[in-house]
Amino acid sequence: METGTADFVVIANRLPVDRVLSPTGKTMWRTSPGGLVTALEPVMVRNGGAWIGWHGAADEDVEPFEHNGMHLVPVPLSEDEVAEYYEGFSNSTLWPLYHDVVAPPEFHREWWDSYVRVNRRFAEKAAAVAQQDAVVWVQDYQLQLVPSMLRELRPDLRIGFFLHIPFPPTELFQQLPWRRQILEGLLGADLVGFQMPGAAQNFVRLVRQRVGHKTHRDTIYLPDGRVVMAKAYPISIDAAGFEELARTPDVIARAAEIRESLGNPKTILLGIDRLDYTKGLRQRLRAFGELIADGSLHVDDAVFVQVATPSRERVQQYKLLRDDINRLVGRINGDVARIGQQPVTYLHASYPRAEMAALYRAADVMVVTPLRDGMNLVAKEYVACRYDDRGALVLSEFAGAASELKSAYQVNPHDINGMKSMMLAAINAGPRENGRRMKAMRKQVMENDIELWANNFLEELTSDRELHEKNPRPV
Ligand code: GDG
Repeated sequence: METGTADFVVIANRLPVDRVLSPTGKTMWRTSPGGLVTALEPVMVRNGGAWIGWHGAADEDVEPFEHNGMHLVPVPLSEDEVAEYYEGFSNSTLWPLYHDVVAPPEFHREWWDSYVRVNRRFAEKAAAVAQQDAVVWVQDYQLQLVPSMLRELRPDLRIGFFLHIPFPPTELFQQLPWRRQILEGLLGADLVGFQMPGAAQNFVRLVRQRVGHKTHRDTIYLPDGRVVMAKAYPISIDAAGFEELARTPDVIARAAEIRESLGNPKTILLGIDRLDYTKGLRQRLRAFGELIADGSLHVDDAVFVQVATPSRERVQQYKLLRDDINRLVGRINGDVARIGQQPVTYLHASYPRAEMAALYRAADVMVVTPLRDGMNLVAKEYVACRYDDRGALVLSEFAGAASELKSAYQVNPHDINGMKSMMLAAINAGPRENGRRMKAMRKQVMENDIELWANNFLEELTSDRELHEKNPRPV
């Protein structure tokens, strides 16, 4: 097959750009905010890289184009494919299954067929743009079949895969009717990266049990002599970038303004999440509501600001969740509010990054309580913005970030009483105690940023294969 010109190729469900309308009415592309783009853009520019992904509109073909030194290759999706591959198999089958089935996953054969078809389209695009021996990095759960499909087309490529969400325990993964195909899809990669060591171990165990390959620790030996590594690479953020933003006079002024408009209460608690049933919004709001209702916190002293960014709005479970949270906030505010003083400020909207930084700066206690989360970047962003060593983080032990942010006030989000007492502990601790905790967390986040994450992954992926072959092959 003919090869392309890109030495480094990223494949993700979405391109790292959004289409916007300029004031003159021209459509333009704007880089979508996010750590992954920030980290990969320089690597792409250095290596004549290409990014392959959907451009966000159904039933539309868009020609490849250049953006900020990156070659962007749009993959078209039909309306049906958006419903079946994306909202269906990716977000109503895999997403809940990989997050401890906190919502019931749905299994539909036509969704699977669409997933296979779309994965093949991504693989074919990549095969066409990658240069001989190029490095290709496939991102996330929507594209788990791409590594093996691509290897079949282009055995010369070095292929990496990174899963941003948890990899489920073997007992749950087995529910998937297409479990073997997914495992074999991932095994097309040379390196399969996960957020947590436990996830990599789950994967290796499943490969041994279900596919029957020999394994030794993080190495899988394929019958054709190929070796696949499965390892943890906990993702991070552009930590210095966040701190810099939080230090700008505009953000500092805006943080003061936010506090002022909330009535300058003693304590502002903050939650920022995509509106998703994995994020534990219900549990956290209930805990806070009870603290006010039982008199542990006074409505004049404490305010909870919850930002819930609209997400996957056409998926049924998300519609239900939206109504559910609306009702819950209404009930808490109805039960305990006083004129001019609402305990919960609920914002179902998305904000610019500077506003997020101002919210982080304004919050005394950040509350991050997912029931299951691959990593959770919001927790790390809060820490990066607290260059004053103030503020406290309440963090679920079921977020990947918990294993790095050991000095957070860690909670089990299913335990409402436990969560109430941890929230109180965070609120009532003195500045010395919270400063000590924040310092330790800041050291971790500032030293392990997204650039280091990308470098570590790509170094392992491109390192000499000989090294891996030194690992003893089990007999
Ligand atoms: C998946 C995994 C893993 C949110 N609202 C706004 C906004 N955000 C930004 C946050 C943060 C990002 O979105 C959310 O990242 P999380 O990590 O918290 O969660 P997921 O979206 O579920 O991400 C997760 C991650 O992938 C990376 O591997 O950590 O476990 O589930 O950066 O700041 N940004 C702006 N406005 C908003 O309203 N600008």
